[in-house]
Amino acid sequence: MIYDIEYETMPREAMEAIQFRRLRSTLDRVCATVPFYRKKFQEAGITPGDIRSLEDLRKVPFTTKQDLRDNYPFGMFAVPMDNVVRIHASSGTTGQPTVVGYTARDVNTWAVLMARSLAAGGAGRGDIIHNAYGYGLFTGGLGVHYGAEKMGASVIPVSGGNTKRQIIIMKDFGPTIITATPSYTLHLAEVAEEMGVSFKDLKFRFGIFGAEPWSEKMREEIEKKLGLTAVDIYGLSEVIGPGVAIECYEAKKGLHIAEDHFIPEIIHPETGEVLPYGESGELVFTSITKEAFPVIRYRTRDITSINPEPCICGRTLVRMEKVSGRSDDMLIIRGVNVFPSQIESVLMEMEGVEPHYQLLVDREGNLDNLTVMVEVGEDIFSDRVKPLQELEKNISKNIKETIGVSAKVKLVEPKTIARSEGKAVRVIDNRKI
Ligand code: DLL
Repeated sequence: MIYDIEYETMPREAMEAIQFRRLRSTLDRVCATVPFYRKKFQEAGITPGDIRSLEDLRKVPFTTKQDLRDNYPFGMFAVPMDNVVRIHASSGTTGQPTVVGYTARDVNTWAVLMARSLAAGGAGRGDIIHNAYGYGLFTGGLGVHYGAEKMGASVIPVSGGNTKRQIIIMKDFGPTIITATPSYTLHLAEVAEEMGVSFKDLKFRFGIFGAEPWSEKMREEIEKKLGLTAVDIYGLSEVIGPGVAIECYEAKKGLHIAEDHFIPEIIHPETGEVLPYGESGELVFTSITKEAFPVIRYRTRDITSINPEPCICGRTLVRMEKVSGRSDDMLIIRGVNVFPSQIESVLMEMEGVEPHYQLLVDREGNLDNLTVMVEVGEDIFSDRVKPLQELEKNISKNIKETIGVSAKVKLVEPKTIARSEGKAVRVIDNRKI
């Protein structure tokens, strides 16, 4: 179902007209209210009046995560604190967290975007949504929650953790949609199995998974194992939270970006040059409706491309390709650029391998060593050493052939790799560089 038919199926010219109008008023507002943006514009020698078309947006300087950190906690807010009704923050594994704020209108905008997203992902009134994204400073839990209520679906605010209890709830309440990170969902399925419950016997029809990269192969694995249709949802706290882009279950081929609220651009990560449709690069967003925390040309670090072709679902919103990774997650192993998701794809193609893995990077002298730890099924992990060695050799060979780096493969017993209740930790880099 299309929740917001007018905006989601709007002809391009009408959409661009709205985008431009909203962009201009956002630029006027940030320059008037946020000292950071006023200074940036002054330094670049431009005023909001110089932006006379959507194309002109490229004259405006980028905003980075470092800029948000420099203005920690509330320095980038564009409204007085009196008007801020909600605060979220991204956990930030390094350095300060980034803090974002919402006015009452922003909270409503976000709820509408999430209602749209849940609808595109297969949910409707009458569905029961098992929402296992974490509730708290993380935007996942409350984001889905408000969207579900807005669309009139029932939501179970179960959050992350307490995994066994979640399985009992799933059995007893019969939820039809699950929302969680893909990695936590796999963990839920695993615990369910231990408790003698098969996901396939539960009532789930759709899973709306995101907050971390997951490959096409991982999707196949999840759909097969769990017996549901898995769609991808994307977002980031700085832009609004989940709901920035969503796959439609009809096509499952790229995520429709909520362009009436966020203008996307793809840039070359090193030169900053804007790239044409179809080319892969770093995704940049400008918010054009947010009040409390507008972001102008915010560099997400996420790598993707944009496809403007019409979609079978009827939406005219451009689609971003599944995010292949973050430019700051990219590993450079002996000079070769490697995304964890590429390794994930190779692993998921191998028979007997489980969707739980971790990459360890070390440096010996001047040489980088990549070790891929991956779990294998109980049946393969027998006392016989030969089949294991064969499998290790084959995985290593496929990694070398596909990605071009040599990796040491270490097969480990089921449930050895730490499970996460939110985003999975895929890389441990011990190189200290
Ligand atoms: O992860 C918001 C979210 C919650 C999205 C629930 C989807 C579902 P942050 O914690 O600020 O916000 O992290 C944002 O997570 O820049 C991406 O690197 C990554 N990410 C989010 N969704 C996807 C996805 C939420 N579908 C960062 N595929 C982003 C790949 C994703 N990466």
